[in-house]
Amino acid sequence: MELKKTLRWFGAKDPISLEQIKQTGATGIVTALHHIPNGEIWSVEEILKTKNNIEAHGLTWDVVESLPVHEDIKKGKTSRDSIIANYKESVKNLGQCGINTICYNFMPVLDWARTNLHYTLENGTEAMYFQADLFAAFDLFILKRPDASKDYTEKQLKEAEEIYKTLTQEDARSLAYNIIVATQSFIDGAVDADEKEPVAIFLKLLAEYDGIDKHQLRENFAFFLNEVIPVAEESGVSLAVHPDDPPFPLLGLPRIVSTGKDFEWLANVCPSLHNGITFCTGSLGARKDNNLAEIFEKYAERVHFLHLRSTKILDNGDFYETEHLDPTVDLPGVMKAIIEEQIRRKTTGRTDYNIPIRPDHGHKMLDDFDRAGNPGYPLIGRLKGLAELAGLEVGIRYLINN
Ligand code: CS2
Ligand code: MN
Repeated sequence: MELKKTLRWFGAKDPISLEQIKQTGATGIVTALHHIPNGEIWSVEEILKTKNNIEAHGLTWDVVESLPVHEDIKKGKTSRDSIIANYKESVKNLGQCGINTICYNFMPVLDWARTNLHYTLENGTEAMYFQADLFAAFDLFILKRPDASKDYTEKQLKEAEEIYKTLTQEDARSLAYNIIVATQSFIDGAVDADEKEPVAIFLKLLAEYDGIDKHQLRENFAFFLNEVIPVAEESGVSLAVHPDDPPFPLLGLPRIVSTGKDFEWLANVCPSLHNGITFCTGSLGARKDNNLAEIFEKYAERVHFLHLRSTKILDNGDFYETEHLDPTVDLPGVMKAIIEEQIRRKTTGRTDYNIPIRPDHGHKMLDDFDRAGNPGYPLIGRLKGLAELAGLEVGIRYLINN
């Protein structure tokens, strides 16, 4: 049986329609109830509206991405109790509607970070890029985060200063906008798209993490998991945490889902297989010391969803989103391991062997340039990624006779 091919859809506001997605070869949808504010209950009625709409297009709703974790839960505030109660209710309701996989993340404040959303590749397509010195310049000189300089080496401080000097006021404004708003607002961002003073608000949000180190964030994560996973288990639902993107600390914030070691912590703190992973090679691949096929194999039994894409890391610490199958990451190795895991699940009687995968982001190309779209989620670029991944899967199955 093939892996389940899915694409992410951002609901009614997405400039890309379900009719278009249907033509890409995807048979499944990954989406969320984007209209419900973070922390509130997803009712059965609301879930069914979206589910029925998707099914009316001959598609299935396979994965929720994301059921967002409210900042108060990450910060361990007392208000978390009622918000976690709501989260449990949403999990139950999703289970009742037959939606069994929930992707979420546990990154403080920022969901993901890129400095340049329009990095032009040699063939004319556009990718997203993380420029380390530019990000540091944003932190040190635009945000002016107190004590930020402690987080950089002398060399990094110098490079950040150099690049900052070259920025016009408009460059600085759009850099801040990209980091704080453009990449966040369409996925439950912390700062609203129409906010007049995004930098000031963002600084305040960061300051709320003063005193929350890696250890404390882990405690807060463990508390959340041990509350929610038993409910997920009863409801036949699996949670699947998305790794940090990029998988290293930024802006003085702790990061706790970045490496194989972090998955080990995750599995130990709440061993149920319903406490699972969204295996995103795009995010994990932005660290050279993450051996993806190896990490996947070790935690394969708790992987419930995959985002597949390569990442090119440069010597200066920059990285960009390269072709889906660029050999910078061992995607064939990962794909083979996924197929083997599927076979293992079938032979051991697990029913969840129809593992959903999606291309993690895509390049902007061809008529994507004439169509609005959320950063990272153009139609043709993702179609190409999906088609390449599907071909890789067929080739590997042919070779291993499965
Ligand atoms: C990112 C994130 O993986 C991605 O495509 O764009 O938005 C990710 O989907 C979320 O962090 C998952 O919670
Ligand atoms: Mn991803």
